[in-house]
Amino acid sequence: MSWIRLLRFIFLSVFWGFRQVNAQTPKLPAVAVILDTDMDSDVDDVGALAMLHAYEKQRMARILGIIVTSDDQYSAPCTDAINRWFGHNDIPIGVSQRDSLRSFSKYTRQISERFASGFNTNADGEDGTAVYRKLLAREPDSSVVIITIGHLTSLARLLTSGPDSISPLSGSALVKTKVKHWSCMGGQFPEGKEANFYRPDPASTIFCLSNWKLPVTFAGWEIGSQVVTGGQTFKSNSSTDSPIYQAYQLYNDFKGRASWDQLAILKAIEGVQPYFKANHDGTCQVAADGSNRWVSPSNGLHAYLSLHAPADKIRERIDSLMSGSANGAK
Ligand SMILES: [Ca+2]
Repeated sequence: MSWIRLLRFIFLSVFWGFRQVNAQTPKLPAVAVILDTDMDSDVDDVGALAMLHAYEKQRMARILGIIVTSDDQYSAPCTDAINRWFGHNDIPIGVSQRDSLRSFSKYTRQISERFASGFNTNADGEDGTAVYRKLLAREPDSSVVIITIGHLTSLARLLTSGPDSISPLSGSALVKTKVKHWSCMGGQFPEGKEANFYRPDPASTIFCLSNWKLPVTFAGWEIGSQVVTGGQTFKSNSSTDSPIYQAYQLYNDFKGRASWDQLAILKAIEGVQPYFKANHDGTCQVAADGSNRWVSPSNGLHAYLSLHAPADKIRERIDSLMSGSANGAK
């Protein structure tokens, strides 16, 4: 073999080898997400939204829009301030209510005052049901993942909505057509009573669970409470001028907080493995008071998560996404 032919052989071998490796590891498409959050009393919603922005930066997620299900008047302004800090002033935000608003959060007002926001209060927001319907109507079929990390009032309103100028489909038909999966932080497994399910609107929990006809995965209270994030590791890896840093500082000065909401995000974007095990052997049944039980038989749609990886490994992953160090930058 002449040296030119030898060089050509080496080049082609390397080239096709490279093609082969790339063909074997196709990049997964970004998960198209609608986040439904009660950005108010607890701070894990802030951590959850920070994770979504980190995933978006890595092209693992696409935030279609956010529904703020809260009566804290600064919850939407705070949500928009966080989005803008991450460079997104164009993420649609819908609200569950625009009157009888209160101010009780330890951080929403401060974050919306310290950082640029397109909202003064939730009264400036568009109706959550209309935003939900618009976001779903324009997406391809069976493509959207809904993540709920608050109570289920807005999701129930979407499911009961009728055809309108946005879509000829009813809310339940729109969901059935456009949604792929629901990742829900809610409930306690195998049984218990958890706030998103029982406070303030257990009727919506019962309605959503009995009328949801697609796969749903529950991240229950018992797994989130094992994974404490937003503590000293997060603090030392975060930029002090970040609204995520400042919200955790305002909430409890980096004493750390359970990651209930973050686990629903982690599952929605990275899947069940390597962090979780999904239990498919039953159905989540909710009582009138919002308490829940895992009962046989399976309805073929419900699953609840258990931790598979050590809690400390999951904490590291979540803290790095929340601080931005997972993206190689603070
Ligand atoms: Ca929440």
